[in-house]
Amino acid sequence: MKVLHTSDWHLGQKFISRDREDEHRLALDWLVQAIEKEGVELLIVAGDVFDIGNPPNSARALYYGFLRKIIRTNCRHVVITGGNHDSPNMLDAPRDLLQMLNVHVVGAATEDPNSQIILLNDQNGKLEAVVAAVPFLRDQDLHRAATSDGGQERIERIKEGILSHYTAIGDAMGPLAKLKIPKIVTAHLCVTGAEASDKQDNIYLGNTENIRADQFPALFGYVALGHIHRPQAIGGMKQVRYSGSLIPLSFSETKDEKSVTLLEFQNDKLDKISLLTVPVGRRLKTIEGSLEEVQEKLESLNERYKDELAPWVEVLVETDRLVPNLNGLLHDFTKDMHLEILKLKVKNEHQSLDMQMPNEQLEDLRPIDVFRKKLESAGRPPEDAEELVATFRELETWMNEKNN
Ligand SMILES: [Mn+2]
Repeated sequence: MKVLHTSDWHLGQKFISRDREDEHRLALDWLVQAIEKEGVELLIVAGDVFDIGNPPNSARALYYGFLRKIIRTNCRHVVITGGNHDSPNMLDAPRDLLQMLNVHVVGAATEDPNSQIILLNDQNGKLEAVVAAVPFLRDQDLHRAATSDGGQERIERIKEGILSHYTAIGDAMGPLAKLKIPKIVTAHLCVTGAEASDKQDNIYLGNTENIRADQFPALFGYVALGHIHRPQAIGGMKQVRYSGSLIPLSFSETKDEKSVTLLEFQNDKLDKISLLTVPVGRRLKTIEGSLEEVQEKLESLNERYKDELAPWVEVLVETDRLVPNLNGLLHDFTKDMHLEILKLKVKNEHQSLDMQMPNEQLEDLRPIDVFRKKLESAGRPPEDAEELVATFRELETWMNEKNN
């Protein structure tokens, strides 16, 4: 059986006030073609389908448009789980309807492991694969994480909760465990040893590791991970993998090649793992150097990607003198170029001046960004700050669900 694993689409992402609809459409169109070409029979999306709990209608249209195309292909089953960015209720709302089309959605986990164990039948009604579709586990899903606990103790309880959740999933597999069919489990979290791209800011509880690669029940032939945007196998186990995000989602991901993971099962055995590279719709580039070097690099960038969407560029100018109106100067310089500067920083020995271009407006920032800035200016230590950010995220999700 051919299975394709992807995650972290973040549909509806706003990137420094720009939307990513064009890139997402290109990537999803490519994905439909790849699924057709490779003869994929089961598609797994391991969380963070959307970037926010209440995504814009254009992002929802992309999602449903993609599903409409997929159900007309050879792909017999789709399994989608919720990530920390998704609103479980929003994902689950069309669940019963989608199930009629063999699209299985698990937005939130319940205490009953069987609510996450999805049995997939072939055209003749014979069981052909099992996916334990475990979404991102929120505090309230884990029961053990009492909110009144302090930092480290709370993190330990979350870890225990996650481990016991997966143990229960393994136990609930019961007689299914012996069947000679593909058995896959999903997770949306940070596994020990995972490497994030430099500044990926979407991490739950910072880089707190939630579980080790070898702690997932051994009966599963593959662990389909989501959450970290860089594709990688974990803990030296090739069958425990992050597929990585579909498109680069921050300037820190510009060096990562984006891919989806193609799995080939012979009965219950994982026979082959290969990566399919996602063609780049739009490059995110970081360039740095003196003003002259930056201008040279901008010129060559202008020439290089003419047949793609205009690259978005983060510029870091190193200078020992004050350049008046650098912002306007570079804006004029790149006016007719096939690129756009979204972020401008100046590194100066005498002063450290941070500029955002266009000027950072409150409306361009996500609430979480404002909250982080507040924490920064209040001088909170990083461990402390991550804890508060995690709590803030929970609050956001709760509010989103209330509003939906
Ligand atoms: Mn995530």
